[in-house]
Amino acid sequence: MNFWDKKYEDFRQQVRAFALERVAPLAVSIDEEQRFPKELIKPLADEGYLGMVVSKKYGGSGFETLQYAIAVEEFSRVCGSTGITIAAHNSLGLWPIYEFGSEEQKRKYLPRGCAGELVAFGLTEPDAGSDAGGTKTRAVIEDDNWIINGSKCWITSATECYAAVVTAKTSDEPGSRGISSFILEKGWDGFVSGKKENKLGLRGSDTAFLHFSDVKVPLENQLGETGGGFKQFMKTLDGGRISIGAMALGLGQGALDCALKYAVEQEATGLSLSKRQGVAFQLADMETELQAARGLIYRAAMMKDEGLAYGPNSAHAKLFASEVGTRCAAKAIAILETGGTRVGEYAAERIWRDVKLCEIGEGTSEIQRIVISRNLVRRYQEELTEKSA
Ligand code: COS
Repeated sequence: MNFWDKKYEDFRQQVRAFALERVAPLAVSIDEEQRFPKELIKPLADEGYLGMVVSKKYGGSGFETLQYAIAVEEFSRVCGSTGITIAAHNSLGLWPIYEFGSEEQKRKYLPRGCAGELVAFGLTEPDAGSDAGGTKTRAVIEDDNWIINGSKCWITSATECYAAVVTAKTSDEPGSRGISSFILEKGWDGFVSGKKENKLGLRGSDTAFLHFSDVKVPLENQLGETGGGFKQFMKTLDGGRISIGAMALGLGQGALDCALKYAVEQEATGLSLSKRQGVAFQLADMETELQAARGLIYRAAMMKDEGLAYGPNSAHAKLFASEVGTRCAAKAIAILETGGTRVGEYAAERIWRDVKLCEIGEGTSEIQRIVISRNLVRRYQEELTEKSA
């Protein structure tokens, strides 16, 4: 498998054509109006982009992870809000059901999800952000149901989703061990979303709280085994981080597209920006860092497709790509400023606001450094043990 194979280039062109035709024209207005573009959901589902991580057996498009990464990159290149909606639904909403769900759960929830009914993922809480083991949402068994109480914050597609996969404490075992996960449906008594958040970026995506007040959840809606929720969600995030890396890559590429177009087109006005080394070197650094980020993201995606252990690789990809995306957005703005332009009229300004989330969501850069360094230490210790055996 080579990511430069024609198969992947053809796939990229197919996604790009759709993104340019259907998504790009909405990018500015949905950001300005903080509007979730409901009208995009059906066309996205019809093209298979809302079931990318699910096999055809359950109504998905059965794309490889590499294709999924390319698709998120291309959507984010024109619109970060659409990128996050697609990424969160696929990686965080559908994938845990596909990976850990019973046959019955897969048949019940995946076809609807792939057809465009969004599924959210509820892990983060006001008192449990990076410390995912600090979950306070509680589930107890009463009369053959789980009863769930608590709240989840910063949930993508919280108001638009029809179902959500959420974690809750099911025992007093410390930290991660007492956490289980559940599939909840909107419309069940006591399960509501909060007010849509007023955000710095990704303002066309739907972010809000999820609240659970004595929500009665049938036992068959528990996902996997009791106490297994933390590990399921960690594995889910391992995969999700590839798509957040891809999102940052697409946004960074969008920033380079904007800066390059501006630098070249200013030639006509006598401002030979692209010939000035101060600008040219910035363009060169953006292109080089984006190529490096692309390599890390595609490597992690291909490792996942090959069934290899890829968790630390998705952390490398997300850590590097999100910081590259942020640097590219800042450089693009600096280039626009060099030309004395109104920065707010260009995509780079929106990208600069949108890309910040990539350093935070699905694990902050500090969390990625924890994952990477713990893996380094573990490998070192394993080698020591092997040598001394
Ligand atoms: N895959 C499978 N199992 C994993 C795992 C992974 N990626 N990461 C950890 N685990 C397992 C560990 O092996 C450990 O198992 P045992 O108890 O059997 O030994 C268990 O889970 C607990 O792991 P650990 O001790 O590393 O947990 P910590 O509380 O130290 O937390 C971090 C680890 C900080 C890495 C975790 O809490 C984390 O990723 N936080 C960020 C959460 C996040 O990204 N939130 C954003 C959500 S936005 S959608």
